[in-house]
Amino acid sequence: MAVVSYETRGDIGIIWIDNPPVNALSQALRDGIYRAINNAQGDSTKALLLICKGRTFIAGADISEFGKAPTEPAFNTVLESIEQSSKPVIAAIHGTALGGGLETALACHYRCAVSSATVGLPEVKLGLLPGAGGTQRAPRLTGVEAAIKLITSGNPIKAEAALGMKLIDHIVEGEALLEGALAYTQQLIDSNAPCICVRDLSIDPASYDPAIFDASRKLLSRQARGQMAPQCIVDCIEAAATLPFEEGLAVEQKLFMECMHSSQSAAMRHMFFAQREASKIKGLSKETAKREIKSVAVIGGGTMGGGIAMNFVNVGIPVTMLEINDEALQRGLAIVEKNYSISVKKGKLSEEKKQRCMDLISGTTNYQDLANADLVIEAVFENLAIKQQVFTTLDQVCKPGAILATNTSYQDVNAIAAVTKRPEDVIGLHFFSPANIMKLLEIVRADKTSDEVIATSMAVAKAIGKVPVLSGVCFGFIGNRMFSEYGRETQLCLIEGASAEQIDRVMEEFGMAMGPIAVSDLAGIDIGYKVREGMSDEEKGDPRSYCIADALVEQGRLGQKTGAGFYQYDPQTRARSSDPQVTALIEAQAAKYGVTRREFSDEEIRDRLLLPLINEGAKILQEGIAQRPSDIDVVYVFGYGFPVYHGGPMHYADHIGLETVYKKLSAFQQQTGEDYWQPAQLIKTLAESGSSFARWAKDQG
Ligand code: 3H9
Repeated sequence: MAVVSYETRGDIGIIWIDNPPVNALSQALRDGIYRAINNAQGDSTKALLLICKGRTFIAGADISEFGKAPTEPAFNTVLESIEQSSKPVIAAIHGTALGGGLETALACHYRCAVSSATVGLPEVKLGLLPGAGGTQRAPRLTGVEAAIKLITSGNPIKAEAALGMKLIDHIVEGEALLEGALAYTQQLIDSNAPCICVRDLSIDPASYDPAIFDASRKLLSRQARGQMAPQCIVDCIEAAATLPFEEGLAVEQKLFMECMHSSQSAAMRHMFFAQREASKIKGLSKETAKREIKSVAVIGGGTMGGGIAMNFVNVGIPVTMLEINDEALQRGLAIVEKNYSISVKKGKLSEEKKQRCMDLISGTTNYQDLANADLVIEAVFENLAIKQQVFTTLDQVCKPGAILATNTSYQDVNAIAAVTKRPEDVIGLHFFSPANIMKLLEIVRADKTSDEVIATSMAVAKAIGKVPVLSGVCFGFIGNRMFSEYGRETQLCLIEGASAEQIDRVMEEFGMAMGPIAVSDLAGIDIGYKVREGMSDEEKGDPRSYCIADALVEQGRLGQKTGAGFYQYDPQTRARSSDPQVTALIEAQAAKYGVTRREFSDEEIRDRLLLPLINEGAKILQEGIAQRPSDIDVVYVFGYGFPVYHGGPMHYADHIGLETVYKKLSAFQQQTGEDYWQPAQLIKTLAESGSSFARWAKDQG
């Protein structure tokens, strides 16, 4: 099937693009456009319309071609052929004109779009910059400041806003793009409109403050810490403003290639595909029936329950919140109201939208009111007996076909399902706190969960804007099981002599959103303390890995909420600083457990914290708890602040090489004698055969 076809209607030549699903600019498409433009120069048409079939205008270059040998014709050669056309070329945009798609449109002489269209240059989200003239043409239309914002954020904008920024020239009324675009093109022909090449426009030096470039670099070094692409984008836009077009384009080309060959972009492209792959369930047919979810009930009005409820009402699905008594219910509803009010105050939400959402939440203390809910999510205290009690009641009151979900972080979903007569309808939906913000949703498949319930849960997750990942049942599922390894090593490094500041600095320099100690203080040290209260000594593990936290809690130092935890916090600014009292406490605990304190190198801290994540991830794969290594990466990037530009722990392991991982794990095992350092069999096998998690995943199909 030809991805490009050509037809004429009166004076107008129409170049049709048809490369499903998103008309990505593959080699075949570039070649097709190039030929169509050149062939049309000799015919009797007076203007050319570039338009796409399917759901969208070109959504960008074909990301799967990146990193491979370049193929002809080069992108810029195609765009030059458009620009040099002797007759005006008009881009007709619907859907999402992104990246190379918008760059193609910017090389056309005019652009029109339906009002539902969005346009943007999202390359930065792939660790790239627009590499087909986007950084040079966009600022010539929008001005420098707007271009910096557009390209460094990567966020798409609506057609109306694009018109305001001069990125497009005309909005087609209604959704009939072809008719509207033909009419617009005819108007251009009738008015003898010239071929306007954006490259020929100049940027008025008086239109921007030259200090904007350095200010932007500084801002981005904080907002996008450690990332090279945003800095390169500012360099390119500075080149656009200060150099002739061709020279600016050369700067863009050079920096684009540097970004494309960087490990950062490879990791971010990996994450792009990993995120999409995660929602595919092996062995589940696309045709699996899905249940309709038109109403939801949430049991428990705590911070978690409230956050979960917000996800649904935000997309117009009514929620009934159940609490044990009216007081708790009012408190729960007040939490939701407060969250919305904060968003209104910050200007992120209108008062009307807030009211619409609040109107969709009702409260009850009576289980009978959940009888008609399509999906019930339990978010009560982390205690198996309590959860089983809730599910016994749900089994009695909920209608047949209702999905019964638990938001448990650690409990056995099989044991919860077992108290019902319908275990096939029971599933884990593990939200991450704050549930209305965090993107990750672990979908926990218990032994008897039906395919239909899994397929529906995946669809619901997407509908509420979450990134779903399937997990099997085990203690802590994918994320928390791995995180407990990371937590243990953090505490051991601390008692063995590394300071809280060093540990946090090393991990923040690695790119973690927050260091592990700062995270504990933010979340509250008492959370782990309470969890341990219900555990046997064996379950709690090595006391050296929690004695400091327990001692802090027993002194009332619960973290940020009490003004002190591992750090002390300035009551006004919340700035953290070390506390000699904590150092003394750590030294006392070390003495108690006979730990000799010593200095740590940054590298050792990084290895001690990251290698167990990788090792546990490999065990999770061996056991079939996660479907694929990239799913684990999605869990870590979207749920635990792992830097996207390292692509998640499993991609990072492939990057440093599994042989290195194997050697380092073995060395730690020898050094400590601890079993948990023993490399997972999968790592051993892959290291010995010179393979990687990615290659293994491919072989698994
Ligand atoms: C670029 O343009 C560089 C240039 O500046 C310079 C070059 C020199 N390539 O997301 P969906 C696949 S960089 C290849 O589920 P939606 C995707 O993997 C690019 N494949 O649909 C999926 O495959 P599968 C700048 C792509 O409706 C299927 O299409 N552009 C590409 O939820 C459906 O995708 C971007 O960054 C691609 N460019 O969302 C835009 N795009 O079905 C990236 C998608 O096998 N794309 N696929 O899993 C998107 O943001 C969304 O896909 C879009 C549609 C909004 C378009």
